[in-house]
Amino acid sequence: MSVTQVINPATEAVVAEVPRHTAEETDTAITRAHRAQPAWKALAPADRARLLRRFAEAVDSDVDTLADLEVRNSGHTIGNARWEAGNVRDVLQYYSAAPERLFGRQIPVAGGVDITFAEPLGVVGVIVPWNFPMPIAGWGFAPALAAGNTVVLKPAELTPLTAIRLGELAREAGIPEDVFQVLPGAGSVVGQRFVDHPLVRKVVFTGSTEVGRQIMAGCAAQVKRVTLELGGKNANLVFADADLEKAAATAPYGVFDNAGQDCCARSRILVQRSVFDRFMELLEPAVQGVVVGDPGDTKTEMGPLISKAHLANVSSYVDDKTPVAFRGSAPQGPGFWFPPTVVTPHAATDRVVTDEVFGPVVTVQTFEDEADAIRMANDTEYGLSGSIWTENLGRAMRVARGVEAGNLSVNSHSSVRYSTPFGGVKQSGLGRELGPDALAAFTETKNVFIAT
Ligand code: TAP
Repeated sequence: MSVTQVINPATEAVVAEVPRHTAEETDTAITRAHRAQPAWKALAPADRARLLRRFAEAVDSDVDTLADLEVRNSGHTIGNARWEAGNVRDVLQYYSAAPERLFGRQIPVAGGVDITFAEPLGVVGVIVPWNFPMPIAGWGFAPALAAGNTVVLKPAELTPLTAIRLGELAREAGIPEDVFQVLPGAGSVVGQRFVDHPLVRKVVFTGSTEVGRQIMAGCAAQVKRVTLELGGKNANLVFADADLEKAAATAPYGVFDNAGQDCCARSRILVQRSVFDRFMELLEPAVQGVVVGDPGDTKTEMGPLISKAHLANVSSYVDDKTPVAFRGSAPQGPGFWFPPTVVTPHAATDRVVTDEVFGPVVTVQTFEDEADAIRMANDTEYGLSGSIWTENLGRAMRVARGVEAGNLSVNSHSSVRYSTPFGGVKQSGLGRELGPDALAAFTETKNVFIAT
C-alpha cells in the first residue's frame, strides 16, 4: 500500500506515515456505508442522539491529544488547536439534540391528511481541506450523522492525523464502524470517487474555488447534492467613527490568525481616508507585536504556513516591487515561515488585492464614504465574510445589508458559531453549514398524503 509522509510544518520533520487509499478501497467504503445506512436511520432517535453525545464526550476527554496532533501536523498554535477540538465537541453536542427534533409538518388539504418527513439522503462524502482539519470535518459529519446519513470522510493529504483520531473516537463511543469511516488519500482519487460513485448522495466540499467548480460540475451529472465552502477575500471596513484603537489592535488577528490560511481572513482592510494615517500609526505596533514561532508554546500567536509549496505561493505575492508598509517577524531556519505583512497596493487590480493569498498578507486601501466602502467591499468575485467597524448602529446595519457576503460581524471579527449558519455567496460557495440550516442540507422533504 502506498503511504503519504506527514510533515510538521514548523520543523519539516516527518511525524507519521498514513495510507493512501485507492479508488477500489473507496468504493468498498462507500458500499459499506450504503449497507449500514438503513439501520442507522432506523435507530430510535434517542439512541442516535445518545451515541452522538458519547462521541462528543469522547472528543472532550481527548482534547489534549487532538490538539497536540494538530500542532505537530498543521502547525496550529496550541491555543487554536484546543479551541478547534472543543469546537468538534460542541458541534457534536449541538446536533445530538437533532435526531429527536427532526420534525415534519402537517399541511391542511382537502380530502385527507398531508404530512411531511425529513428523510436522510443516504451516504454523504465529506472532503476536508488542510487549513482547519478538525472543525471543518465536524461541521460535515455531525449534522449528517444526526439526520440519519452515513458518512465517508476524506481528510487533506497534508493533514490527516486528527481526522483519523476522530474516527477512532467515534468507534470508542459506539458509532458503528461503517456509519462513519475516515479514508485518507488523494483528492483526485478518493474525493473524485465521492463525486462519481452513484451511491454517494451528497458531497460536502471545502477548499479552493477551482476544485469546488469541478466537483459541482461532476455532481451535476448525477444531480448529486453539494454543499461548497470555497475561498474568500474578505473586507475589514473601518469607518472614521469607529473605536480606532480597538479596530487597529484587532485587525492583525482578523487576518493573521492561522497564518492567514483562513477563508474568513479579513485580508483587505478598507479605511475611511480621513483616519488612514492615524489607523496606520496604530496598526504598525499591533502587527509587529504578533508573536510568531513555536506553535506548541502557549505564548505563540502565529505558526508556520502548511507546506513548502504553499510558502512559495504566498511569497510570490510579495517581491521587491511590492509596496510593503511594514512587517512583523518570523523565525529563521527549518519550517515554512512567513512574517505578517502589510501592503498598501498600487491599484485595486494588483494580484495581492484580487487573489485569495491564503497567507499572512493584508492590503490596506482607503475609501471616501459609505457608498464607496460598500462598492470596494463588493469588488470581488468572493462573498464569504467581513467586518464593519463603526460606533453608528444605523451605518452598521446599512453597510451590513449592502455588503455581498454570507457572514458579517460588527465591531468583531468572529465568523463561526456552531449554532448560527455559515457559508458564502458568489464564488465563495453554495449552501450553509452549522446551525439549524445544516440539517436541511442533509435531509430531503418527503410528502405523504393519506386519503380519509
Ligand atoms: P484544494 O485542492 O481545493 O483541496 C481541498 C480538498 O479537496 C483536499 O482534501 C483535496 O485533497 C481535495 N481535492 C483536490 N482535488 C480534488 C478532486 N479533483 N476531487 C475531489 N477532491 C479533491 O485546495 P488546496 O490545493 O489544498 O489549496 C489551494 C488553495 O485553495 C489555497 O491556497 C486557498 O486559496 C484555497 N483553500 C481554501 C480553503 C477554504 S476553507 N475555502 C481551504 C483550503 C484551501 P488532497 O489535497 O488531499 O489531494
